Amino acid sequence: MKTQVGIIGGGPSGLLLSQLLHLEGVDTVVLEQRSRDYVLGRIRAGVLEKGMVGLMRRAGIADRLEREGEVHKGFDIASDGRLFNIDMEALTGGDSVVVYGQTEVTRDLYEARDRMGGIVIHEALDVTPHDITGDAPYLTYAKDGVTHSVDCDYIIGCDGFHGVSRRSIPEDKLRIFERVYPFGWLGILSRTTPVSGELIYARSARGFALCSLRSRVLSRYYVQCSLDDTVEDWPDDRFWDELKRRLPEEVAGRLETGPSIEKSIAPLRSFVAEPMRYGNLFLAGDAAHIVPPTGAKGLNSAAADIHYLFEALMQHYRDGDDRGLAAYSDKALARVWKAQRFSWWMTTLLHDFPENGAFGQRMQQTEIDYLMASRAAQVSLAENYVGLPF
Ligand code: FAS
Ligand code: PHB
Repeated sequence: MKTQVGIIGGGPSGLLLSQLLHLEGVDTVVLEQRSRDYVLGRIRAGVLEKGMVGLMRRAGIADRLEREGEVHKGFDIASDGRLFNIDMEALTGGDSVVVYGQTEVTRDLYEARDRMGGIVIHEALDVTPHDITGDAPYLTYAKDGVTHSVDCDYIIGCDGFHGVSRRSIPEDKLRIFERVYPFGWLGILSRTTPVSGELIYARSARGFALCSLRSRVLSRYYVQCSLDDTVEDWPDDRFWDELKRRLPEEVAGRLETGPSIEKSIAPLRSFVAEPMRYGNLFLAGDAAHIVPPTGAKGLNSAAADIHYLFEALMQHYRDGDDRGLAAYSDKALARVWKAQRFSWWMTTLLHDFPENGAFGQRMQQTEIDYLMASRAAQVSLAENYVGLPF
């Protein structure tokens, strides 16, 4: 098989790039190791920046988002029983975010790919990039016991943190920056009325909690938990009790509880691999970088990479100009690091770090007090949360 752009990974990054390129007449093949049901069964991000919303519109997949997505003009920070609203719309001169699950974004992308006859090959095993620094790169994969080959001009690694693409770059060509946090997030989905119309990021002596949602009847909640914990350690009753204890009384008092329909624990890490290009292999999304989800930047950082890569590939195919491809890694990393900073800052501000001692606790409390008292600090928080410009 031959195509122009070979994409490893059928998550939001790979599918969005495939859809955008297809609309401009550029051929792609997406190789996804899992089944479609498996990919759609993963519960992940929930907040879309304006940049991601714009890309979805450009990709022609925003109809359901416009109908079902919820525009959020602000969110609350809770600390020591107090609730404080960050009015993003006022602080940024009109910007906001949209609450719409990553699962739905991925579903919309799959439906568009099917509608347009896009080539997405599921259960493509042992995907391997070849000749990535030569002039005839290609991919091989195994399916139904047969090994296939896909010749391409470029290979895009959209295969997430555990994918093959980053591992295909020689270690001496990569610089890795990483911080692993000493806790995880236990998340649940429940068919209950969300406790608040706005997201609530709660800091408490017992640890962090987040109240989010997917719709008016589908709630998404998280609590900071030990890395030693397993889902089995957290029966629903324990989860609800702990969540209530981390929220202001006025909020806990109106929390609707119910059976969890999904429960999972995610470790938290900050991770960047530089550069995001090696020969004709380009990395995008979680294949190149990971953020703690506190700042809702994971999916949105992937979207920014896809924006830059799409523009660069179109400059190549439409204008024969490779300057965009040459600049991709530096351009993407400049924004990646700003999202890393914000995600690290939000995580450091709101989570319990016992190892930081009494001074660390005071620093956290003072940072919150300063944030609540300073409009300048609130503007900085708001402009990062809605998403810095591409
Ligand atoms: P993805 O990991 O989504 O997709 C990569 C795809 O490549 C997968 O479908 C995988 O099966 C496939 N793949 C992997 N290796 C392969 C191989 N060798 N061959 C072929 N295919 C391969 N972000 C937020 O903003 N908010 C959140 O709350 C949030 N929660 C998260 C919770 C968890 C448990 C995880 C893991 C991530 C979370 N994220 C969150 C971040 C997440 O949303 C990512 O940023 C987003 O999925 C990035 O999309 P992709 O880059 O497409 O990577
Ligand atoms: C979510 O709804 O899953 C969500 C929202 C905001 C975050 C992280 C996760 O910062």
